[in-house]
Amino acid sequence: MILKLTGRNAFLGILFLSAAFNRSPNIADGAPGTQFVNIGSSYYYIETNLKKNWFDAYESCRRMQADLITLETLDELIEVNKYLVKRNIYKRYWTSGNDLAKEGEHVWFSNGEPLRPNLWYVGEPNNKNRTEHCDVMGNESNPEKLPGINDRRCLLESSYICESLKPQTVVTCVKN
Ligand SMILES: [Ca+2]
Ligand SMILES: [Ca+2]
Repeated sequence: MILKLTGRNAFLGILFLSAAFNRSPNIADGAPGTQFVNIGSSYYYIETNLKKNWFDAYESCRRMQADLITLETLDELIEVNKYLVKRNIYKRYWTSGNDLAKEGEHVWFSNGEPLRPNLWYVGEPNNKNRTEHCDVMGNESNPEKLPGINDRRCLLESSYICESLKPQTVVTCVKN
């Protein structure tokens, strides 16, 4: 009897563990800004409530062991745009793109690779007033219009998206 119970308990324990394993990491198709969501082969934390300057947004992503979003392909931009449009979210989001190191050479801060030319909105990057060095992605509701990237002043405040290649949970630090 004891053996039977032990066996049963062990089985229940395995069930419990597997349920816990399935629940974490905390990724679901939930409300943006509360957790990382899986779109394609990456995981994104979409911050739509808070607006931050580029540096502050970058730091916020690093605190979550992630980086500002890096759009390696136009497909990635289109997929993330689809996700946002489905939820009626239309904002500008900081990406990891910038030309802070070398004027006119926009690279992804997360991997140092240049931005692909087909990602830019028409006429961008224009470095307006010679002050625009950080790159935002705009999302578009019109299916005829492609989403794109634009250079803006780094100290302007925008929403932002963090990206991680592996599942992440959001850890909130409370300051006393
Ligand atoms: Ca990416
Ligand atoms: Ca611009």
